[in-house]
Amino acid sequence: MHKDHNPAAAPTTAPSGGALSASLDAFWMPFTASRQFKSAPRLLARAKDMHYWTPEGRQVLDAVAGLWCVNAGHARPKIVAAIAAQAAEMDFAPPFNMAHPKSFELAEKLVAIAPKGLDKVFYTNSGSEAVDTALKMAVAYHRARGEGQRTRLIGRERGYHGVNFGGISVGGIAGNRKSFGTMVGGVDHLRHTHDLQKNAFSRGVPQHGAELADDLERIVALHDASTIAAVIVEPVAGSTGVLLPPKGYLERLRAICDKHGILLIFDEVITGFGRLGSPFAATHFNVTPDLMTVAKGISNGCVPMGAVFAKSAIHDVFMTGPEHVIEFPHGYTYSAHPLACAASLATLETYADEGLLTRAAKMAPAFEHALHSLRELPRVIDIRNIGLVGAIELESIPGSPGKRAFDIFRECCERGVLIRTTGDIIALSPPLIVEESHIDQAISTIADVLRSA
Ligand code: PXG
Repeated sequence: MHKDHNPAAAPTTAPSGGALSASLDAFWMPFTASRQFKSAPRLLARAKDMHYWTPEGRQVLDAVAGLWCVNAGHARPKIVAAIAAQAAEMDFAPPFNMAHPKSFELAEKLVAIAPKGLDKVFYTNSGSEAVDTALKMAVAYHRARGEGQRTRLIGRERGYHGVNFGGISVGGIAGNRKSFGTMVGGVDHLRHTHDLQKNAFSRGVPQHGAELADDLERIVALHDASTIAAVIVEPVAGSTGVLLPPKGYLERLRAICDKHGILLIFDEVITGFGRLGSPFAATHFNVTPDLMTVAKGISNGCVPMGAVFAKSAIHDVFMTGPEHVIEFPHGYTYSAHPLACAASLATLETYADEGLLTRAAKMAPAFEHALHSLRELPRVIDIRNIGLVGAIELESIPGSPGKRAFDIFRECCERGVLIRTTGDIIALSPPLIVEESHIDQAISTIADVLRSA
């Protein structure tokens, strides 16, 4: 079925013209150890299906879907053709007070696969923008219904919600927050759910920790529910190192939010579009949020795009007042960009053609089995997995957190497998077209590197 991503069919020769002719000086790189990188650059020049190629023509297996985004694999024909055709037909259309047909067509298709009840789509260009959009929607929603004092936002320790001021404020990764002053005020955080003493080497969701959702009751008791607009969590935390929700946790969070009139926001930038084996984590866990942020897989990472899904009841509260007045004063020049909409429509078609939004469920047993085979290797302190997301947590080198995993990342890259690390956690999230042979290659490379480290 997945014939056209057979690695044997993909060329292994160097792409022409991919070599670097420019100096590395001018580009200030995002989230990169720049001086280390510039002393030994790692460049990618071409991609197809499950692989990248370096400018020299070395093949690299993509075990992380680019950056958790290329869910259908690289350079998929329908998506490539749709972007090219759209660029020629209409490059840009202003999204304020004007629109183009594909933006409506896409919203309808997105709603059709979204968790039931999330019937409205607001476009952004990234996950960070989707998060800040959802936070603003939540606060403005309460104000529009006459509860303007509900402004507090609740995130969770170790949460990652992008890098804009709203996102880092509700986010819970100290390194992403400490340099940026006071951020957005009136924010509080739930405790994170990572508990290696009770849950190490769990397969799928851990058994212990549902009661951590009761932290929200503690926060309500402190601030009073009447001051709280929304709670935002990643159903499965990705960036911080793949933290799965304890069994029953999300249901409990939903119930507490309902009890107190607090909106629940799921940040599905990573979990959306098939990563867990269901179209969304909300469908997977059967817990429906009030707002849901997505990005990455929405357009297969091919053109920047993000979105917020909202319940009609939230949207409708805004639809009052004089008809010539803008109801929600928010949006981006590139909201619903024609290239992004074309890419996303073709992405959804590719997902549907190949059953990719549920394929992770089929591949999960083999992935889980391979991943947990690393359990006895030196310095492995935990392995966890769900769908096609996995993590291997390593003991840190005393005094140098993150160094062990970063060295392993570089060595795996040398040996032709692209992985992702955060702190001393290795994360894997291959494109959803992955075959068992790719899983075996990724895991055996990691095993060799762990053994020799
Ligand atoms: N929310 C979540 C849950 C994310 O994972 C964002 C928001 C922000 O999306 P943008 O498109 O603004 O980057 C993300 C992004 C990693 C990694 O390796 C993860 C992300 C970004 C970069 C690296 O874990 N997630």
